Amino acid sequence: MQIYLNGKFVPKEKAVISVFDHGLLYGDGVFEGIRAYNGRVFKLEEHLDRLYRSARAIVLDMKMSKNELQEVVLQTLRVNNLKDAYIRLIVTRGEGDLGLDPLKCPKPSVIIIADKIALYPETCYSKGLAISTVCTRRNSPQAMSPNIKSLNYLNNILAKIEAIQAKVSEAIMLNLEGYVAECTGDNVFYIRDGGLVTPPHAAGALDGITRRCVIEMAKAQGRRVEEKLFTPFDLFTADEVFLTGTAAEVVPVVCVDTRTIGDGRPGPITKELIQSFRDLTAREGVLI
Ligand code: PXG
Repeated sequence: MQIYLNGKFVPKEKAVISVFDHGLLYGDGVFEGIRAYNGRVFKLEEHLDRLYRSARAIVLDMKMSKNELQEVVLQTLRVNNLKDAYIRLIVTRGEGDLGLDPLKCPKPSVIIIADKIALYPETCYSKGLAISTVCTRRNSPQAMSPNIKSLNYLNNILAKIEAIQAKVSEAIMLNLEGYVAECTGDNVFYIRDGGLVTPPHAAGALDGITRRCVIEMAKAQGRRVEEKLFTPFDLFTADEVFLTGTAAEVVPVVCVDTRTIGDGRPGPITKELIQSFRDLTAREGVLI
């Protein structure tokens, strides 16, 4: 496996960065998780736009144009001979000293890892997931914008630990007011009377690219889509619940906090969206 590291391709074993890198010392950096399907990179421009926005928000100068970065993402896939892949694009503040001052980090570290994708088991889609709300609240958007996809995922990791201990697949994270925000690496939707509802960004939800695709697809199918605040009560009483994310794609949820959703099987609208999303990933994307 060849890793892109600061302008060069190096074998995995040699892909190392400094212990003085502020990405490691402080989680000071941003990242993207991107998928390639059958020789095309899905929504690459959108992912690059989000990465540059995250970088802008943390005052990190990428020192590389979007086009240049797009080209090295594609090159990383080519040198690794990958057609279906999970791509992790990481930009850290770079090497500095032990203090917080980012001005002492003159050069960001750029890392691109492209690996075979570990697909979710098919049963997740055919049978659906059980998930639970956890005690760990989502970081307040007033303290840290959920739209900065930063290298500091401790908030989500703490929630993930709770989900694992509870033996469920994902954690629903509430915001400080008790409204549903998102899961640890996925956005959440529910369906009632044929319409979709998902939390707004202000609730603490990432502007997920899969979320955007689902909103667009549902609207194109003539469905109502609302971005509004809701509580776990709305999930418990929903007709259908599903999660969206680059890794998960669209995945049904059939149990929330031990309560059965609908009839306990993936619902018809979720199934339709899973299929529409698969069709979209099969035909759209930047050619490798
Ligand atoms: N919310 C959070 C907090 C995320 O990190 C999503 C929603 C979904 O966004 P996209 O753009 O992917 O539709 C994410 C992104 C993984 C993994 O390995 C997933 C993410 C981040 C880090 C790792 O499953 N998801």
